[in-house]
Amino acid sequence: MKDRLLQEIAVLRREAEAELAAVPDTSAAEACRVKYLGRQGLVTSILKSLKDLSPEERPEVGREINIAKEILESKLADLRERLKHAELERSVAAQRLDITLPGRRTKRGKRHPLRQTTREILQIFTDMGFSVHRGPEIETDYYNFEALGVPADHPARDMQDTFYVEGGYLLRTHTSPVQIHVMENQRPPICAVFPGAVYRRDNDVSHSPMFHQVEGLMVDRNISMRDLKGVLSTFCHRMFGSGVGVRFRPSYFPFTEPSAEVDIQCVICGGSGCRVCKQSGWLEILGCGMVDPVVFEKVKVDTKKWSGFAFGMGVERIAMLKYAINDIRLFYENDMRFLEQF
Ligand code: 2U9
Repeated sequence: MKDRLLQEIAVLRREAEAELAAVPDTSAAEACRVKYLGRQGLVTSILKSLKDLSPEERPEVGREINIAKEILESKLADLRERLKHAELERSVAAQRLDITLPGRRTKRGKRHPLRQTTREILQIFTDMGFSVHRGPEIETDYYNFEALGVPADHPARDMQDTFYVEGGYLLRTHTSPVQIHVMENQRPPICAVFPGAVYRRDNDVSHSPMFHQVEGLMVDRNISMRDLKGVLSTFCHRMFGSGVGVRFRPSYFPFTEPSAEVDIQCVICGGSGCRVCKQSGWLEILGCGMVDPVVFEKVKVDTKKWSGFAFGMGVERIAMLKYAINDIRLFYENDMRFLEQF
């Protein structure tokens, strides 16, 4: 009995060690533990059969089986530790982020061509000492028309077909009402430009129901057409190049007298005549004039002491000429192929 058990223990040790050496993962290791050391395991069953031995035989067999048990337990513990480590390594390797993967580029935005053009225009005037004022886009009839010498029955109202909104208000047809607000609040001298969106019932390749203007006003002692010509020639030369030809042509506006329109030599053909300038060699770029005394009286500016000139231009028109754009609607469509060119 004793010798058989000792033999069994030796075989069990060999087999168990061989099995442990081939265990691939922690669940196989656990199965191995149950097989040998579990409550119904092989080591346990030998321990149970000790009671059948004589008291003399028991210590030797007991020692052998205990040694076998301890060796197995310690090998299992080692093995479990190694397997756990290897499994962790494997899962970390599987989850690792590939930081060499290239990122997605974010596209960089830039200023809209109309904003760029507005800035350029304002810069030229602020360099000459003009300040910048902005005002509301919803106005009263008084500020948009009456104060500028355009009463209800005035034929000039047809020139600027108006959008009316609830409550007797309207969408300003020009930024001129801002000039009225400024003159009501501030005594001359005044030297300022007035950018902003304006609205007219108009819609074709060169007109949009909403467009942008920059208007200007200079009021001081002894302001004359000479000042007007100097300031506006300087503007044209800085905006379109110092070599460009500039001419002042008599015109009519209800709020200025005398009035003029300013032309530059055609930027497309250089003056020889083409489709853009309708063969004239000239392009109209702004309107201007000496502020009509009727307007000064409305805002209580003393016409014996003060005189002034005013001007107005469409930002879209300036941008279309500068960049040779033939359809105003391109500015509002947000087509990247168009916008990316600026
Ligand atoms: C006050 C007095 C006078 C503003 C002026 C023009 C001439 C003019 C047009 C240019 C193209 C409008 O955008 S456009 O269609 N403007 O020709 N504007 S004088 O005169 C004023 C303004 C305010 C108090």
